[in-house]
Amino acid sequence: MTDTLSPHSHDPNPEPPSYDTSLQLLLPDGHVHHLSVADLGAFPQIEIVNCYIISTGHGTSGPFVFGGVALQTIMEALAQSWSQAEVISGDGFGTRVYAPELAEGSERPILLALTKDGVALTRQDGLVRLIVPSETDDALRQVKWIERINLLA
Ligand SMILES: Nc1nc2c(c(=O)[nH]1)N[C@H]1C(S)=C(S)[C@@H](COP(=O)(O)O)O[C@H]1N2
Ligand SMILES: [Mo]
Repeated sequence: MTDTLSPHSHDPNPEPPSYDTSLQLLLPDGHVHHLSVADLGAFPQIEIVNCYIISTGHGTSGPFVFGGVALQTIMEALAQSWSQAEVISGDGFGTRVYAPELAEGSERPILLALTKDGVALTRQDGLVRLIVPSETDDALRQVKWIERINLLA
């Protein structure tokens, strides 16, 4: 069976699936947090410099400074026990994040990005966008238009 959260190659969708920028965080116990851009902006913000969106198929863009809230910050505030997060966009794209990836204490942590080069991301740009700085291969983890994050125990 094909794992749609681990695509091998993909032509990026240029158009947002909707104009609703809020996302749902589904906890393993079934509880749902609805998070707007303003909600995410109320958490401590960080910036990560020298980010690239890299694709052999359709070029490389950057360097960008992406800003927003570290995924780890959200998890510490709202989730207790989880092992895997399915980060899924409104156009059905997605990736998996494993808890140890956040626990590593990286200087370039996985981010729920709200800004690019100091300016608010537009919906067209991918708001809210997952930025995985360690992924420098094919941009398959740089998920635009996050619709929901499903946490698995
Ligand atoms: N939601 C969503 N995110 C996505 C994609 C997509 O089709 N949908 N394509 C991925 C791929 S294959 C690439 S190359 C980059 C393109 O990012 P850009 O539009 O900022 O250049 O987004 C990634 N994130
Ligand atoms: Mo891509």
